[in-house]
Amino acid sequence: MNMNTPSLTTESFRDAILRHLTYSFGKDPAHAMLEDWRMALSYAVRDRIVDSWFSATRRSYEAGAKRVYYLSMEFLIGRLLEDGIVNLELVDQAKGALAELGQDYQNVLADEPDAALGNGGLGRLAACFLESLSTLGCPAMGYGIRYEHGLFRQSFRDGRQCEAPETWLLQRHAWEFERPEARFRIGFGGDVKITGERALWTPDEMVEAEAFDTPVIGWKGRWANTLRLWSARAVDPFDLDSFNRGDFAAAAQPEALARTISRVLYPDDTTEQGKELRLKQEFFLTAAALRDILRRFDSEHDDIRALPSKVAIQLNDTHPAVAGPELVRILHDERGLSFDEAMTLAQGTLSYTNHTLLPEALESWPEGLFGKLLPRHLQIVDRIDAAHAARHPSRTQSMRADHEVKMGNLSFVMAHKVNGVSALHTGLMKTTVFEELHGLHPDRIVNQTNGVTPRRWLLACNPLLASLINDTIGEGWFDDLEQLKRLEPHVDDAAWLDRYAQIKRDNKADLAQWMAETQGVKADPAMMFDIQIKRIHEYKRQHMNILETIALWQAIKADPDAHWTPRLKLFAGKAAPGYFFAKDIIRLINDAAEVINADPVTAPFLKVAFLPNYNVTLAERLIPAADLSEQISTAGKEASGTGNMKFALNGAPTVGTLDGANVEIREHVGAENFFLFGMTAEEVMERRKIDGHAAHAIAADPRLAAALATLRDGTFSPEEPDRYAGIADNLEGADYFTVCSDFTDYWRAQREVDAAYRDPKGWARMAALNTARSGWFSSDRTIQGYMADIWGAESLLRNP
Ligand code: 26Q
Repeated sequence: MNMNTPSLTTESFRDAILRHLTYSFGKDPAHAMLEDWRMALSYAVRDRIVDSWFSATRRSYEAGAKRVYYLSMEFLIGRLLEDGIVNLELVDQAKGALAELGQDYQNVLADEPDAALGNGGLGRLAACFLESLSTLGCPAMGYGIRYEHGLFRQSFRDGRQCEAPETWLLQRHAWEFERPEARFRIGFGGDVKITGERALWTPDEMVEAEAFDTPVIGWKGRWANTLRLWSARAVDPFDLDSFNRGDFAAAAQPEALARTISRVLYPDDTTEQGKELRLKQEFFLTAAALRDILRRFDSEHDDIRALPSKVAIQLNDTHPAVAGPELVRILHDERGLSFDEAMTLAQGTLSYTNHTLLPEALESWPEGLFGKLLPRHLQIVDRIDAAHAARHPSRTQSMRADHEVKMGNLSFVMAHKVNGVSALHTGLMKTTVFEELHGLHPDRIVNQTNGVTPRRWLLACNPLLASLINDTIGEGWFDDLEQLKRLEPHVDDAAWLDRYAQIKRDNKADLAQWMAETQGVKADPAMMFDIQIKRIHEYKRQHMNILETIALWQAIKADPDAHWTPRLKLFAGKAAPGYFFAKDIIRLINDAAEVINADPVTAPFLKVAFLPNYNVTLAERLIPAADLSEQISTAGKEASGTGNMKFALNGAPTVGTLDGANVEIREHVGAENFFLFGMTAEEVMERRKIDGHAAHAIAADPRLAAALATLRDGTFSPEEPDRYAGIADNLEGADYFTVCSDFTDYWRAQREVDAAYRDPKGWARMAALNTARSGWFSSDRTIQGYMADIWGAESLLRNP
């Protein structure tokens, strides 16, 4: 029970909804639309959240506690209404109250727009972290950008991805509070005047950052932190001279220009690097956040030297890395500290999380562009670099090379801790991209394996499973997920295991019904639901999955009377608009699905579907209904993965490589409950050195050769036979992501999956053990690790 507010009855909750409908929205229940009900319900929930929020804020001030600031260009928060209801334990009251008002709970929840203010894993991790920070009562704040348009909306035309702007802000939503009092002017460009030790930066372009706050409620409403998103606007929104001349377009120009900064989220696209607007966004977020953080610090403390003991700033990847030079600039140029002291204070305050080792994804900026937008910061970067080089004369890796600013090296040097997001990834950081810096600073790199919030990714999205767990071990697992271990003895209880298996069947039936009604996909829930959902990328190898699907189709055709295990292969995910290879993979899967699904011989055993517009809401629908989780990236390339954890938790065993957190998932759930295949990261690096490794693999596996041949002979694109020649060329040629070399073992593992699935009891036991042993992958555990090892922050809850 939340201590701040008395428990709510269904009746009082119904009255609260009606009150908001009437007085906040001016609607008569008889004429209210779905959106009105959704807003009234949201406001009734929000009132309770605000109570917790104020008391948490008061307690943070009273305690003078160290605060954590999470700077991220992305927060993939999804819908928030159910989150609030679940965390305040108001599900029964909300359902009951709406029923009395003649409204359907699920229907009302489904009306909320899905806030897609992120691309994928990195953004969703930030959202899970915010929820865990609140659950743990850690005084914290997230800082991001209030994008007018989040990640694009995806549809398919003739199997091809089409992108349309996403418009979450066009619908009303209940969760943000505009803070006109929290505004800062952010400058760009201009020049620098050096006077002695200091410099004066005079920008020639100014934009105003305005704050919008969203409360983030923790479990049981015991604590709530703030997500503060910045929106850009013009300092002088209106050019009256132009207006008076009758040039109305020019009059509105300043506002339109300024607003472009927070207009749209960049779709993770490494080919788009070097775009001026992206750098402007990064500085806009970072500078506004730092000004806000220092203003709050100054209101509580007198001595700036206390900064590292009162403030911890986490950089979510290098995207806010300009925080290093900007903090040094403020402390040195504006506040008069020596350069060395400014650097020491900044390093003591900042820490950096790396999310990728892909060389093409490591951020760097051309010095011309960087210096044009941030002339003083370029000088400071050079000075930081020189200071670091002076201290470590043997150093070869600079943050200034090839006329670029290397954001990874800058972040490393400016942070007191640098972390990877899984054990394997952290190890690889030390031996690959950060090898030299790690040698110079051997205590700096630490691991914090990712996690996911069990409130959203089990309790809310899988209510049937949650209630079986409650019946079995009680409710302690909500904020102590390792208690799921106590399910283990029950997997050998036949009646209990039957209930577990029935829940998966029910979730599959629900998904099948929804797909039939809304997606035009007819699926038999008796089939194995085999699911791969994530951004489309060569290293994630959706093309290996579809090749295996094609090979399976051919095998079934060749021998339709053999014992095939019926499967539904489900895909979902977006490709960056400029990543043409990834878009070809989408088209191939759609084309192949059309041909395979139309084949009457294989139809009882194999069906393929690609669901459009993957987002958080779709993930919440798919994951509880999954039998099999596809985590098949080239070893060494997926930093961690977090979908893999959500599937395991919801009872879908993994078919996967030893990559990212898969390694730790396998250790936790047990090797016998995980379908392992493929080369290790080391073996991949060795294999690449062998000339013609793909050709060797193809020559050795006729199934692979036959599947690849369909990409050349127009099996799936008769009207354009060479449509997929590009993919075939790539795989038969360099095959950097070793699809061919891993294919044969992938096929073997999939046939093992088939055999295991034919034993329903054995499969259910394996699935249940995945649930029972996934408790360690709670983001509560991850955040406790950051608090202890990186931030030195403490919970302000007595019994978190
Ligand atoms: C960079 C420059 C310009 C525009 C966009 C970007 C950009 C945007 C987003 C670069 C990268 C991203 C996102 C990266 C990401 O999501 N990484 C994933 O992070 C997860 C959380 O740690 C891991 O689980 C995944 O393994 C990792 O791929």
